Amino acid sequence: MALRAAEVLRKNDMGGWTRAAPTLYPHQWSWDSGFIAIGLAHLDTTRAARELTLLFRRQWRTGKVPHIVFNPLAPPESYFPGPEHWISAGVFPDAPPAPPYTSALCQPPIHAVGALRIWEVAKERSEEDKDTALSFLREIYPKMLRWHRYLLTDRDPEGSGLVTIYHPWESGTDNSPRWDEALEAVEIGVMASYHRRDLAHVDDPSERPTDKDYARYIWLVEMIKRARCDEREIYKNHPFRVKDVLMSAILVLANEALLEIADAIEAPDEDREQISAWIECGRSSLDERWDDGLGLCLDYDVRWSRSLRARTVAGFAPLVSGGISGERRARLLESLDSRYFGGVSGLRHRPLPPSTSPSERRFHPRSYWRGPVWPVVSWLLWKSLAREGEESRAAEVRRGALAQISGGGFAEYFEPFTGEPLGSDDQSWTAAVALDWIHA
Ligand code: 2M8
Repeated sequence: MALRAAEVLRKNDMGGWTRAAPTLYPHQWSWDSGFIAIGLAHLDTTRAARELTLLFRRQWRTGKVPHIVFNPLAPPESYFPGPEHWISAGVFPDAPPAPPYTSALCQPPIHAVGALRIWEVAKERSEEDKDTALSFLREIYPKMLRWHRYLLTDRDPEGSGLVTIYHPWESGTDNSPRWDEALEAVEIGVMASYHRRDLAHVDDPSERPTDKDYARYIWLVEMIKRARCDEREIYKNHPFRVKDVLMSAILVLANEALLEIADAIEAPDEDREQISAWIECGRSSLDERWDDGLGLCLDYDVRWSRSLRARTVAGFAPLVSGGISGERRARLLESLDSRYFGGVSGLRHRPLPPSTSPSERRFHPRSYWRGPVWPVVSWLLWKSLAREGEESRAAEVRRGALAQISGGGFAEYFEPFTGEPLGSDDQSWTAAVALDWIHA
């Protein structure tokens, strides 16, 4: 499996950066690259570092790391909305010079976790790898610090510790029922007609978001373009503004990694104090999003001042951010084992939780983030359980996830009851997390 995973990453290597998948996703996606760096760390320190270095070269003046860096060589008809739709440079004053163009959105900040993994693996490999990794950390650290600061200032002007997203794509869990109510409330205005490209790359359209969802996705892009991506204006007026608990928890995890990087490169004490304060603030604000009835954490709709009730894996956010009380941990583990997630009868690979609980009326076993099992989510869960000292649970997740990949290949996501591979084949981040599990 390790050889095949390495081969997937090699085939998707576009010369220093990795496309997310061979045909469905021909560009560089932000959080995919964070996971890809984790996998590449086991193959080649220099190449792993380059993955993140190239992504961060497209960092915006505000500190934002864009959710897509568009491949200038990909044919325009390969992905929609592509660079011609975003036309970022020129339209957005804060975008870096182009080409390559970028989107104006962002995604969960897993990158520091990837950078730390490169360092951990390199240290054990050779003196030369260690030196390479250390100079990479020195170069990337200030950029990562700016990125995290952007998320906790522009995306959280009130200092709540929770990141606000402006588009479901920013969450990475695009069509999750988490966003249904907030998305429903978005009224679509007049916009140019468009042609979806994604449906051409999957066997069955039910594996992808619906046309109704897509229309709102494109309208939200339109609104951001009309606001020239002015953060203040968007924060005040945008029709989709949501505090995303999973993204906020990943930011806490990334800040923990950044703190370790700060130690490795002997960064100033003020930085360390700042990062520690971010971690604490993130954890306590996640605590406030706890729903005792569901035994999960819930997202918050800023526009309509309401909790977004949905039973999805994002509710395990406090496990990802860590630092929880014994009681909270017990409740989260209970939810994880329950008939709503890992204990659902008939699951093909227990205890891997479906992205949306089958008890949700909006659950769909084949539709993208509305039910299928996603290896990167299993990886986050595995990592979080191990960090909480839940070694045997973590080992079960790892075993289940490797069995799933061994049965269905490096698919983008899997049907929870049959284990059928869905979405794209040879998805880079699936190969990457498989490599990390194999080397664990
Ligand atoms: C999916 O998202 C893109 C839009 O960003 C799409 O559907 O076209 C999501 O699964 C996202 O989390 C992922 O980063 C991206 C590439 O794998 O695909």
